Amino acid sequence: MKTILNPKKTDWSAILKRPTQTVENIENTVNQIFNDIQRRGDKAISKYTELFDGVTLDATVVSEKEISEASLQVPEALKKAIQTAKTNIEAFHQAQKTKRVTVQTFPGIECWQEKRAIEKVGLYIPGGTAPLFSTVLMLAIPAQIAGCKDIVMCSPPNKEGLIANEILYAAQLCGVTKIIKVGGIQAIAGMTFGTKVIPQVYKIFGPGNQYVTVAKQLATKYDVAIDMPAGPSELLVVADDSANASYVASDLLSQAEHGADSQVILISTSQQLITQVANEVKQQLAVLPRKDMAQKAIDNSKLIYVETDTIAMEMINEYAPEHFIICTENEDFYIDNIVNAGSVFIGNYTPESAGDYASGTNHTLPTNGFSKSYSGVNLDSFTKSITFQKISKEGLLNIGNTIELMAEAEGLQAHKNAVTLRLNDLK
Ligand code: HSO
Ligand code: ZN
Repeated sequence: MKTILNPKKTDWSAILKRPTQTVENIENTVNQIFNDIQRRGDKAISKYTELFDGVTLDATVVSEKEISEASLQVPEALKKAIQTAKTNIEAFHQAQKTKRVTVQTFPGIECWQEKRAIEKVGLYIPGGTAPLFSTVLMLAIPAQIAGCKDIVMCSPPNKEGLIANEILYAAQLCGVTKIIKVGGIQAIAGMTFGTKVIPQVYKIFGPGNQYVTVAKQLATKYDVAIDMPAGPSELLVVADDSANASYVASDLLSQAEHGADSQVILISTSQQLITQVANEVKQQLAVLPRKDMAQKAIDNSKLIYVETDTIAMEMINEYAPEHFIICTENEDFYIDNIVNAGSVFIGNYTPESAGDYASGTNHTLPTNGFSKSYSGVNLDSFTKSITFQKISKEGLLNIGNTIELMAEAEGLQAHKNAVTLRLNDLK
C-alpha cells in the first residue's frame, strides 16, 4: 500500500483516481450481441451461453424441482442466517414506504402524489469467482415490497449448467417469479428485448463485470431503465488514534478481496495509525484464501495522512466513496459533513460487512464517484411517483386567469382555450 503524506490539493484528483478500466472494443462486441439477440432471440442466447459459459443448455428456465433440490443442499444454519438477514432488510425497506402526499395548493385545487411499482423488473446476479447470493436479497426484497409483478432473475450457469444452490434458495425465499440460467451480455440483451424464454423488463438491476456494465448502458438506448452504472467495489475509511488498527485493516481487506480492481483507501490524521494499519494489512492478507486478488487491489490502494479533519472531509467528498467508514473520536463532524457517499458505517463496531449482508441497508451502491449524483438501491428504485390532481369549478375560477395569461405569453393559444372555454361556461 502506498503511503502519502499531506498531499497538495492539486494532486488530489490524481491520487484519488480509480484504477483505470479498459473499455475499448467492448462496445462493439456488446452491440453485435444485442443485434443478434434482437433478431434471433433464444437461438442466439444459447449460442452465447455456449461460447462464454462453455455449456449447452436445453431448458434455461429453472424449474420448481431444481429450486427445491437446491434448497435441500443449503445447510440449515446458513438458511437461518439468510432468513435473519431477510428480516432486517425487509424491515428497513418496508419502512421506506411513503403515504400519499396530498396538498390543496389553492382553494378547489387538490394535488397528490402516489407511488406505483415498476411492473416488470430484471435482477442480474453474477456468477464468477464467488456467487454472491446476498445480492439476491438486496434486490428481490425491495422489489417484492414495492409490489413489482414480474421479478425476473438472470444468473449465468456454471460448467455443469447449474446456478449456485444459495442463489436459488434466496431467490425463491424472496419472491423472484422466474429464474433463468443466462449470464453476461446475453442476459441483459434478453431482458431488454424479451425472447420466448426471457421476459422483457422495464428496469434492470444488479452488479456485473465490465461487459454487463456496458450492456446495461446499451439497454438504456432501448428504453430500459437501469439502477446505476456499476463498477468495482470500493471503500474509504477515515480513522484516528481512537480506531483499532486491526479492525481498520480487516475492513480494507474485506473490500479488497472482491477483486483485483477494487479500491480501498485510508485517510487518517494519525501517522501512527497509518503505520499500524499497514502492518496489520500485511499480516491479515497473508492468510486470506483470496490473497492473490486482494493483494492486487491492495497494491493500488492508498494510506493518506492529512493534518486536519477538515482537509480529510474535503478529500472524502471529492472522492465520493461507495462505502465510507468513520472511526474517529469526533464522528459527528464526519456524519454531519459527508455529502457524497453511498453508505456510511460509524464506529469501531460497524464493519462494512454488516451492511453487505445483514444489518438491513442495501449493498447495491454507486461506485466510481457516482455517489455524487446517484443513490444506492432502495425501495424507490422499484417504484415511480405518479401525480394526480382534481380541480373543482371554484378551483378553476381561482386559477384560470393565471393559466390563461401564461399560455398567452408562451404563444400557446390552444392551451389558453382549454381554460377559457370552461371559464366562459362557469361565468
Ligand atoms: N460489498 C459489495 C457487496 C457484497 N459484499 C456482497 C459481499 N457480498 C458491494 O459493494
Ligand atoms: Zn463486500
